[in-house]
Amino acid sequence: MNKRLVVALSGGVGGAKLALGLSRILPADELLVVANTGDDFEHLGLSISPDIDTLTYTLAGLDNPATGWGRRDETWSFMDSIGALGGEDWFKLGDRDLALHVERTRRLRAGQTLSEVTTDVCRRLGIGARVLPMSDDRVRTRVRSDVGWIDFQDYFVRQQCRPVVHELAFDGVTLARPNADIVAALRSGSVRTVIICPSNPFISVEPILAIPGMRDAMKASNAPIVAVSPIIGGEAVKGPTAKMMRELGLEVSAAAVAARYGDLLDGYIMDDADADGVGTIGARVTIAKTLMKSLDDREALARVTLDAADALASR
Ligand code: FO1
Repeated sequence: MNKRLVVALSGGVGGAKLALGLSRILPADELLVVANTGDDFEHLGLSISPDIDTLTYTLAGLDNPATGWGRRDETWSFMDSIGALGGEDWFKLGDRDLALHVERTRRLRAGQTLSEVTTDVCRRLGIGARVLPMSDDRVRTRVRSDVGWIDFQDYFVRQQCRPVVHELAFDGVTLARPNADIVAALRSGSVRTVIICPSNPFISVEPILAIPGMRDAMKASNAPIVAVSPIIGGEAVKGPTAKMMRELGLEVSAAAVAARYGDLLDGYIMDDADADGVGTIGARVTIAKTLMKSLDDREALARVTLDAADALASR
């Protein structure tokens, strides 16, 4: 059985960067990216799946390089007009991006699954790798903050991560079924490695791991599970990871993220800026340059991660 399939768990901008690196060094049929859908929400009557879209735009080369989310070369007529009408304009939807949300919403209402919509969008955008939502059932990340329970995008975008986070909850996750195609792939016996991308562990990765059956399927793959640290030099590259770790009472370190994933990990890729924390990590640590600024950086980190996984597999 040739173990060639790379399964990558991703959410947010950081995860999409490594997914792009992997997509550029692997044949299209050897990469399956599992997208977090805990960030999804209904807004302006539209079903919005930000982490799926960040992944697909990035893999299609359509992403906005400045923000990492939404599309490049955007125009904002819709946002200007809805603002002028007194509508909600805190979540920026570009005119081209808007078409995807409108069309996805129409198809979901017509009874298509999120997986079906995502697969067709990837095909139309010329993406070879498979991108699948972690589940076709509704899972919604909510934040218990110092101002009470709030929806994720309200916390992340409208309130710009200002509220203090005391707890995260993934509404619906206990009833959510893991995406059947992902489980089948993980249990196929043909998995080379499962990679946890450098995404925010709490908001991008844990919703995926919390789905009943997902961890078991990952372990049943009998493939090395390797995570890439989202923390570099004790800080997050982007987003609220470090602030959340402080507020959740965790040490802000690459080692603390590894500890958070616990015995799930066989390997852990962290930056040499955090090398002093190696001793406390149970998984096999690889020190590498984990900051991804250029396309070469994305590909190089992807190679390092795959090499670490292959070395673990040949133990
Ligand atoms: N993030 C922001 O910080 N501000 C926005 O206005 C914003 C709009 C947006 C529109 C479409 C989309 O797919 C993502 C968007 N994001 C925005 C990112 C989104 O909040 C994601 O959930 C984060 O990237 C975290 O995963």
